[in-house]
Amino acid sequence: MKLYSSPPSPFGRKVKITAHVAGVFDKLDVINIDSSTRTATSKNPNPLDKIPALELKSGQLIVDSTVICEYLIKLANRTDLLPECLRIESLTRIALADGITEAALLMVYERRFRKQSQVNADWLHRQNQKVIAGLEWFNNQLTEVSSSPTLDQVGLAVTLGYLDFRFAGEWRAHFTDLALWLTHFEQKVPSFQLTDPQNHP
Ligand SMILES: N[C@@H](CCC(=O)N[C@@H](CS)C(=O)NCC(=O)O)C(=O)O
Repeated sequence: MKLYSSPPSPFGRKVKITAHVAGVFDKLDVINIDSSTRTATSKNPNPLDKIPALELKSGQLIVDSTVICEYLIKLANRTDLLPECLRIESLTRIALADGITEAALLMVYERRFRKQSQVNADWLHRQNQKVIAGLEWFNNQLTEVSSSPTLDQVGLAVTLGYLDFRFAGEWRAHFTDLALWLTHFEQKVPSFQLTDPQNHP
C-alpha cells in the first residue's frame, strides 16, 4: 500500500511511527510529496491534497492520520495502541494534540504563503494561544510511556517534535514536564528518531 507523505509532515510522522510500533512499516511504500510545491512522482490521491494519504492495493483511499493509524493498528492486530476501553479518552487526546499541530501549521503557512506585509499578527497570536493552552492541558495530564506507546502518546510526541522543528523548541523552557516526557518517549521509541524531520530535510 502507498503512503503519501513528506519528511517534515507531523501528521505523516504520526502514521510512520505508528506503523513502526505496530510492526507494519515494511508494508508501506512511502511516496514523498513536497509540501510547499506539492510536487511528487505520483499524484496525491487525496482530493483535498493533504498528506498523509493511504492508498490500498485495491485502490481504496484512506485519509486523515488518525483514521490511517487506526487502519494500520487493526491490520497489525495491535489494538493495545488504541484500547477500546479508553477509546473516547484516547481520541480526545489525539484530537487535542492534532489541534495544537494544526494551529502551529497555520502559523507556518501564514508566513509561508503570504507576503511579509500581509502576515496577520493577530491571527498568529490567536493560533499561538491555542498552542500554549493545549500544551498547558497536556503538561497536567501526562501518561507514562513504555516501549509500546499508545496512539495518543505518538500524537503528542509528533506535535512536540513539530514545535521543535519549526519553532526551535521555544516551548521547552516553559513546559519542563512535557520536555522530560518527550525525552522518555525518545528513549523508549526508536522510530521517533528514525522519522525526525531534522535528519531528513
Ligand atoms: N487532519 C489531517 C491534517 C492533514 C494536514 O493538514 N496535513 C498537512 C501537512 S502536515 C497538509 O497536507 N497541508 C497542506 C494543505 O492543507 O493544503 C490529518 O490528520 O491527516
